[in-house]
This record gives sequence, structure tokens and C-alpha cells, in this order.
Amino acid sequence: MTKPSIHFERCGEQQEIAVIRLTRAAKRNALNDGLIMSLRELFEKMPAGIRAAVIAGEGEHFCAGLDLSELQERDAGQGLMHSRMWHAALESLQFGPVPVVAALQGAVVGGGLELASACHIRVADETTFYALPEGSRGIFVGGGGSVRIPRLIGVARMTDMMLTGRVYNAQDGERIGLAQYLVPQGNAFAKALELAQRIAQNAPLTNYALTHVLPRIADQPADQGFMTEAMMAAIAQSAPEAKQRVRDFLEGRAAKVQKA
Ligand code: 1HE
Repeated sequence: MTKPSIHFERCGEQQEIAVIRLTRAAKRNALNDGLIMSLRELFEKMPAGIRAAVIAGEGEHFCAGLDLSELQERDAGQGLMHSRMWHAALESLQFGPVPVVAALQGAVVGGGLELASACHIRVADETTFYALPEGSRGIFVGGGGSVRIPRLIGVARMTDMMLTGRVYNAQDGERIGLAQYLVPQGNAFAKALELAQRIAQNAPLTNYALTHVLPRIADQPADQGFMTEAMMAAIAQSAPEAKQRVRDFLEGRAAKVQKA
């Protein structure tokens, strides 16, 4: 399935992995309104049977952020609505049907970093660099970056990126928590796919708990977080699939945890 500037295909033995590619390489995968709306629609109407997704950019760059050519004169109300449109799209990804792994290379900047930070796992290759040029363009983040990026790297580092235009390279990006994995040049997609296939083997309810419940617990006061955790734990362990998986381990049919 191809929508303007976005390509969707299924892969994996049971076609259980969704591969989503931004296909505006000539514009460094800059995100225009059509692309943002297509992303939202895709996550809201994810076909049945998909258990994990990979999102990647075509060409040398993951994403150059907001398509600046669309940044027309908007009044305050229109600007608010535009930002809310991004929020709805990236929420449909973050709190969508399946875990999403981002395969990063080259520029991950502005709205591109906002998109990446809405994904659950980020795999970067050695060419990756991260920046928030909004500061120097006279604007502010509007795609949820002020909420999600400090949760990855802290308010101080995000403030520095925006005040000074600081660019993080791939190594430093992984060190500070912008990506969980760093791989050699050209290997981000393969690693992201490998991780998605591993994620797809989990019980769907566990994946749901990790993508929908864990981030909400992190935002709750500890007392409420403990209660939410207890309720999620009770629901998860009562599922027939959980009981079967535990039995498989106890009866020697499931893999042990291997030393790293
Ligand atoms: C674009 C965009 C874009 C490239 N909007 N057209 N984002 C930025 O401020 C980043 C702006 N882009 C860049 O700094 C660079 O393009 C890159 C570092 C990403 C890549 O550099 P390079 O040398 O590989 O490509 P290029 O020659 O700069 O760009 C190739 C073409 O893509 C060129 O168009 P052409 O018609 O002259 O070929 C560029 O104009 C075009 N292009 N990036 C529109 N972003 C929800 S709020 C989010 C707020 C933000 O994201 S603000 C940050 C925006």
C-alpha cells in the first residue's frame, strides 16, 4: 500500500510486521500535513495480525522535521490546531495497536526527532545526528517534543539543544538516551526488523502493558503507580497465554535467559 510520501508493507513469516517508510527522500522526508495525516490513519487502521512495526526513512536521512515550505502565516488558532494535529498523529503511534521500532540514519531533526521519540525503541546507525533547529528558526516544538524528549534525555539537555543549536552525533545520542541501540552504518533497518520480530513473539497483552500502561505509570505519583502496576500485573498473569508460557518454562520447553 502506498499513500503519498509513505509506503506500507507487511513482512515476517506470518506477515506480522508492518514496515512503514517515509518516501520523500528528495525533501529529506520532511513531514508535510498529508504525511502526518497518513501516519495517523495508518496507525488507527492497522490491519489485523500485525504485532510490531518498524518505521524508517528512505535515503540518507530519517527525517528533516516539519516541512518548512508549509509553514505559512498561521494565526494563533490555526497554529494551535496544527500542533494538535501532530499530537493526534503521534499519539496514535505511541498509544497505538503495536510497539514501534524506529530505524534511524542521518538527520533526526526537529519534528523528525519528535516522531522518533514517539516510537518505543530507537535504533540508530553511525551516521545519525540529532538536533532541534526550531530554536534557530524562531519557532518552538509542536509535535509533542517538549513532553517526550525531556523524558528521554532530561529538560537540561533539551534546553541546551534548543538554546544553542547543539547537535548530538550517533555515539553521544545513544549515550544520553536518544537511541537504545547504536549499530554500524547501514544496519539500522536490519536491527530494527530483528527487534520487531522478537517483540512480535511476546504475548500481545504484555506488549500492550509496556506501550500503554508503563508510560502512564511513569507519569503517576508513586502511590498511584504501584496500584496501577498491581492491577496490570493481575490482568496480565490471569491471561491463558501467560499461564501457558510459565508452564512451558517450568516444564523445560521455554528458553532460559542467556548471559549477555
Ligand atoms: C526541506 C526540509 C524541511 C530539507 N522542510 N524542505 N527542520 C529543519 O530546520 C531542518 C532543515 N533541513 C536541513 O537542515 C537539511 O536539509 C538536512 C540536514 C536535513 C539535510 O541536508 P542535505 O544537505 O542532505 O539536504 P538539503 O540540500 O538541505 O535539502 C534537500 C532538499 O530538501 C532541499 O530542497 P530542494 O528543492 O532545494 O532540493 C531542501 O530545501 C529540502 N528540505 N529539509 C522543507 N524541513 C511539529 S513542529 C516541528 C518543527 C520542526 O520540525 S522545525 C525544524 C525543521
